[in-house]
Amino acid sequence: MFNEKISAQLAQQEIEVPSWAYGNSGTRFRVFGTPGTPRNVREKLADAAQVHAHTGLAPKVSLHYPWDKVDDWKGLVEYAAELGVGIGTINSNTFQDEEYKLGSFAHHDAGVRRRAIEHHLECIDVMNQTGSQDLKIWLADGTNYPGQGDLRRRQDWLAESLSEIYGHIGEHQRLVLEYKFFEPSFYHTDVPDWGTSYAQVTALGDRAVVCLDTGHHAPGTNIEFIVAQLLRLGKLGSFDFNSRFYADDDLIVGAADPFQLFRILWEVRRGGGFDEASGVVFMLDQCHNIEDKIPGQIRSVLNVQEMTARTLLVDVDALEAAQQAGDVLGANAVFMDAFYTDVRPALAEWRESRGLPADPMRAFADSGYLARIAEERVGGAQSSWGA
Ligand code: PSV
Ligand code: MN
Ligand code: MN
Repeated sequence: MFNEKISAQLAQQEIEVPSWAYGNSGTRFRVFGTPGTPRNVREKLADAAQVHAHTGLAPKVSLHYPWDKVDDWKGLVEYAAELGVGIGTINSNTFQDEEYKLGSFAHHDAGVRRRAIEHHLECIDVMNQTGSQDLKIWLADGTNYPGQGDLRRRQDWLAESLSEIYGHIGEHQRLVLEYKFFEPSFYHTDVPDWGTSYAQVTALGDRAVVCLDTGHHAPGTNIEFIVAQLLRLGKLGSFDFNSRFYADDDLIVGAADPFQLFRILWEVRRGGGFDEASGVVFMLDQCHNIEDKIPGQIRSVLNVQEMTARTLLVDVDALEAAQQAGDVLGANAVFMDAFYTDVRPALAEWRESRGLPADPMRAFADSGYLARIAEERVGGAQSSWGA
């Protein structure tokens, strides 16, 4: 099923996993703890390394600062390397402290804006020590009531703050600005959509790009169109993959709507986003509230791989011919043929040929790792989303 070209393309795929996926999380009603949940950054890295060891897909772990904070960053990088992984994106955090109640970069008080900027300079300092390329910024800034804030001035303050940070971004680093249409603010959000993120990063320069979190759009939004547009504009920096039924559910990518994931990844292929030169980083941003976390992450990277493989099977020539002939149903049929192809047996063979387990979910379950960490990791506070 996979020719040499497709096999080689699959071999290039890398999906960054988020450190916070390995901690406990839940809803505002309850957080459920799991035996063996990591108690520190090193244990999160060890769990993430299991995902890579079983799939070969996840060589990098994205950190959230200061949830993930150590005294010795170089030591952490070395430890990660021993585990067979590296440190990826650094995510900043201006959404958990009391002083950011009314915003951070777009706050009306220059003192609060200054502290938010200083926090990001600290993140860049961490990146310089870990060798991370991307500083990912998601802002909770917004207002709840009409009239509460000056929407226009807040855009200006946001632009000024970003510009100061961008001035410290190294030659091989990027500033990546994420958007989200609502939550925690319910009336307006300062970076609500790709257009605002695009306008802000474009004003900064080439090393500022957009992060598209698949859970951050209004229901019914055509996300693959946004992917096509950002790639066309050269501004698609990264993905935060997850899936949602209602709001920002952070469920396993491809679980709620596999066809949407296929359509998104097709536009990635169409726009050259799988080529290394495009610089697109594929990341997960998920929480595992009730399912086991490591298998949840393994399932996620496999879902991305399966849908990627299906997009690689699209007969591009036949599709283009049908499109050019105005053959509406013919073009749709070519597209759907690829989507409906079961690539799982071929991927199992492909994995085995590369020394990976044919069935990573089963191999992990059989490894006994979960029972081992449940026994070993007693005492100390378990990590949770937010620590
Ligand atoms: C916000 O909802 C978000 O998607 C941002 O990426 C944050 O960094 C992340 O969630 C924290 O879980
Ligand atoms: Mn996100
Ligand atoms: Mn989110």
